[in-house]
Amino acid sequence: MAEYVSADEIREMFAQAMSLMYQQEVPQYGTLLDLVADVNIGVLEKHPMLLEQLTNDGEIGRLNIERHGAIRVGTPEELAGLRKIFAIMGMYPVGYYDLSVAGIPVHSTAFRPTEDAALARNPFRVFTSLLRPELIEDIPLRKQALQILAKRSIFTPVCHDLVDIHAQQGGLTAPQAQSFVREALETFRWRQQACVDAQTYQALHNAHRLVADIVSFPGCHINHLTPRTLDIDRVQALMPEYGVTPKNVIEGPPRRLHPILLRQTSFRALEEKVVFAEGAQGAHTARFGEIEQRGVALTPKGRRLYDTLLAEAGVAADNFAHQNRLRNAFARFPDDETTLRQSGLAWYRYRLLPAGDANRQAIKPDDSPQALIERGWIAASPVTYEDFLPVSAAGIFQSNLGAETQVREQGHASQQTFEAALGCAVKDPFVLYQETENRSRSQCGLATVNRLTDTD
Ligand code: OOG
Ligand code: NI
Repeated sequence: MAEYVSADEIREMFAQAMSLMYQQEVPQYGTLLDLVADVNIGVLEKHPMLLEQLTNDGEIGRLNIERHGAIRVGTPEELAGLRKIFAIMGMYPVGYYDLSVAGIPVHSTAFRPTEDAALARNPFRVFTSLLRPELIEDIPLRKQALQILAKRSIFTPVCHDLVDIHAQQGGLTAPQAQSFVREALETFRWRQQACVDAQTYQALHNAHRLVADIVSFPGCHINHLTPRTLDIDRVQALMPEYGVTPKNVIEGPPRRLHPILLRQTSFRALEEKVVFAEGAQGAHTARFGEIEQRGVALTPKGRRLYDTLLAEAGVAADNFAHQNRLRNAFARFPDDETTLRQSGLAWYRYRLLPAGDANRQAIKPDDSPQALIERGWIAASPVTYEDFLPVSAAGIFQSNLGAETQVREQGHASQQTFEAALGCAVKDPFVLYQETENRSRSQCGLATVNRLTDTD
């Protein structure tokens, strides 16, 4: 029997190829990678405890290769095609994000690995948005957009064949995997040849800049790739020195001793040349750079508190004032690990220390993890947040759409419609985090928890 390349390996090859391609396409992304690497080294040198913690948690290996990307597609068939391609790379749709509330005519999911080992190896994720044509108000234009989309094929014929071969064989051989990565990459490549004329582009653009971005081109170009930093405030402050202008505010929670969820900032990329169908030249601005800092994943209870405090904090125009507001509001969000754990606000992974291993039979399922931690038998480490935040995502979308905010009627969130297009249900991120914590509890001989129904 032929040896097949693992999904993890294919994902790693693909993430690497994508990063190289984006560095060529958007040179500022390369600059950002240098900046983030410099800042990360600086942080680790200054905080040896953090280095030790990241090493123990198995996070250090993935830090410098960690990226997320984002794409936007036009039709259910395209979304379903992507689902198959990402599945070959061990990436599955997790979570549902409704962006229509922010006046953005799409809804989204994130394709990402879901298993501990796969995440530790390379947690490459792609935030994937599907156009909601019903939110294009001009009905003739909506029809025209759908006709344009119906004519394009965003996957190469060889890519289609390899997806079929994978389904028949149950895997890909090394040469097939290499060819698959090469062909799949074509779907995400920037193409300056638009498939519409300048006038149609303008009409689509007037409906919404995002509609023009999704409909006018032959593929679904990657619109950003995001490295992970250990100190986003520092990167934000240094960006101008590296010739990059960041967006006004860092999205997400404030700086904390124990980071939670996800903080993000981005910069607007340069205009790119396009050639319209009739040969006229033009420009399109869609692609950008972004950085993120990830913290611990929150339970439903922790997430409710986060959402409440974020709404309370509101938004200020400049980052200094915005961070101040956040800091004030988030004073009510505990910032020590023991409380985060014991109040069931965040997810943790437990592991036996040598003393605990030697006394395994003495551990009772109902023992308090805290008591065992204090005795030196087990250790707890935060489960990293692997997903996205809708309010932050809206802020990232907006900052790259220009100043105008087209707030429109809130289109009803429609997870069902999205899942029908996708061809399967999206996974619930809370279930995945809870499974991770519970697996680790079981390995220590501790009882599992159910925090999905907590109502406090
Ligand atoms: C996606 C914006 C959302 C994030 O990191 O929250 C996003 C897009 O602009 O297509 O990438
Ligand atoms: Ni992003």
